[in-house]
Amino acid sequence: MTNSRMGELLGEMSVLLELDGANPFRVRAYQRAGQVVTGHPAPLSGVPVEKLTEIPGIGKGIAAHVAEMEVSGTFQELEEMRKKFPPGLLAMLKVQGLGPKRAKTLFDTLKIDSLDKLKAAAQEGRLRGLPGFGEKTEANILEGVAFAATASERVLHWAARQAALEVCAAFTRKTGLKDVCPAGSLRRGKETVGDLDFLCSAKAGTSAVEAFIKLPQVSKVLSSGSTKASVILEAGIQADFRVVPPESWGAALVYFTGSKDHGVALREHALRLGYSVNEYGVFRASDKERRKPLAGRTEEEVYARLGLSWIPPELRENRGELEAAAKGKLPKLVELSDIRGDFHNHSKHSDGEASLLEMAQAAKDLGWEWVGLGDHSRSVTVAHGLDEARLKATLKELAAAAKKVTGIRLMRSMEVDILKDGSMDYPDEVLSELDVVIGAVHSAFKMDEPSMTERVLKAVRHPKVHIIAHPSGRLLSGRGGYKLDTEAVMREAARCGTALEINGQPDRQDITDVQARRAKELGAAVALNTDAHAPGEFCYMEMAVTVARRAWLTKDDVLNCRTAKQVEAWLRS
Ligand code: DGT
Ligand code: CA
Ligand code: CA
Repeated sequence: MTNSRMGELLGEMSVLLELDGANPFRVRAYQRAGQVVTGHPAPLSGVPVEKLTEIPGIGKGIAAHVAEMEVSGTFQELEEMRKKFPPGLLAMLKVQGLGPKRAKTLFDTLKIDSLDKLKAAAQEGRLRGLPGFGEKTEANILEGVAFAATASERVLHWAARQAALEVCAAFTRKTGLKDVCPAGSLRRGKETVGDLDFLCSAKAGTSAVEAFIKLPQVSKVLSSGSTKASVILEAGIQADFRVVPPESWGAALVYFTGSKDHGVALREHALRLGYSVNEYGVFRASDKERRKPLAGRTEEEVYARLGLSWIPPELRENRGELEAAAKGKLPKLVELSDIRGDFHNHSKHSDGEASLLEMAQAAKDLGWEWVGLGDHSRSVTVAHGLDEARLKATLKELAAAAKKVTGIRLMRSMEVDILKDGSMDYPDEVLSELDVVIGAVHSAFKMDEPSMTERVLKAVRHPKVHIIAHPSGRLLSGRGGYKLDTEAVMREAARCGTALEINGQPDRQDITDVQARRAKELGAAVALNTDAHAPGEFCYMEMAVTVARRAWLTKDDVLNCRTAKQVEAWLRS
């Protein structure tokens, strides 16, 4: 069973507990455990219970559930909770503005237990007047229902990636075939993925397909033939699997990596040069029978035959990459190995899992040269934000940690709330004591666009604020973000020298690829951040790098690629 699937079930348990009115600490423990398990860099399946409990965020109870899920695909307590509430009630919770408390009210009073019934009731105006519901809540819910219906169909990039990595590793172990990889939107690094598209290079199609559909990661076979199959994975994602002959491997990769728009533009480009391209290779347009491919074995060969340099999959969206490749002007995209540190994360002083020392050690183990270790500021009470006294104490603690964890420059960073009026959650004297100040909106999401924009602009202009965290505030799994003129924010950020974050949390990926590309165009600095709440979440740097690559960023465009000295100079400036 994949980590992401286990994490999902633990998350479901936390939601069910909340519906059940359980102790908030217990709810939170499952929620965190779900995130920790999903974000854990190595498969947890098969790890002994006593090793599991060594992972921060996983106690004895959760470890037992993990062991149980490995055997039965679920755990007893979850099954019991599932009997208490209809499944439609869970789907309803994806709607913004509808927490477990309100959902329970709807269920108890109006017997609403599905998105359809919710929508109907909201349209008929039957929600207003219930305890905790006004006309405005009703309107918000109606808007949220439409969003939830589309959001639930796609899978977050990170979850899809974890599932695909496990499938490929299992397939290679079983067959010895190494040329197997996911193509499609996952390979392009898209923020969400509709389905997985595996390609495998092999001569004997049937035996590869047989091996694939019998993998333990496959839960249901939808169809299978001699060279392809469609299945549903244990992780709940649909996957296509295709076997292609080695001489077509490159052409098939280009075709099935897409995007569709890139493919269409590529074929038009080829036709202009007197060639035709399909998933088998590049042919002379005059070779109507397509007997003799001129190229097809590797992607490089395919692109080269068309007068193009190889195009990184993240750029294949028909956003100017063909023109750049034709001129040999593609950017050299930033890579994970270029990254020297992270600015934004959390320790257990606020809502993280680990101590500052443990986070420092984990950052060092990644080979980073510097790290800004952070927490939430005082207003975020739900996340245990630090008041000034607690903050001061952590500065001392960090200095002590720096004596123990050497060879990496430790900085104190804080995610400081941008209050409703645009002022910062700490006075300037306190901000001055911090190495990195990251401004973030965590409250009053419902402001109109001009007010919200003015609020964020004020933080952008604040001389002590270095970076704006997750600027749009969106969550891919549900919340649509707040209304903000991001163009104005980016322009002002460029003018003031304030950086914009690409938050690597899989559910955030904020700012987006398109926005980050625009930020570069406008001259705003970009910082990649993990927002890690546990050492295992530093791996989300890879997610942020993926977004940056889709934004055409090079290592010169990314603050995290600078040395400790350069970063400190930038922070001071
Ligand atoms: P997804 O699954 O919605 O996240 O997005 P993709 O890009 O993975 O799309 P998918 O799974 O429908 O197809 C995988 C690739 O196969 C796609 O990126 C390009 C190629 N492809 C599929 N259908 C067509 C088509 O009708 N025309 C062309 N040119 N290419 C196609
Ligand atoms: Ca796909
Ligand atoms: Ca597909």
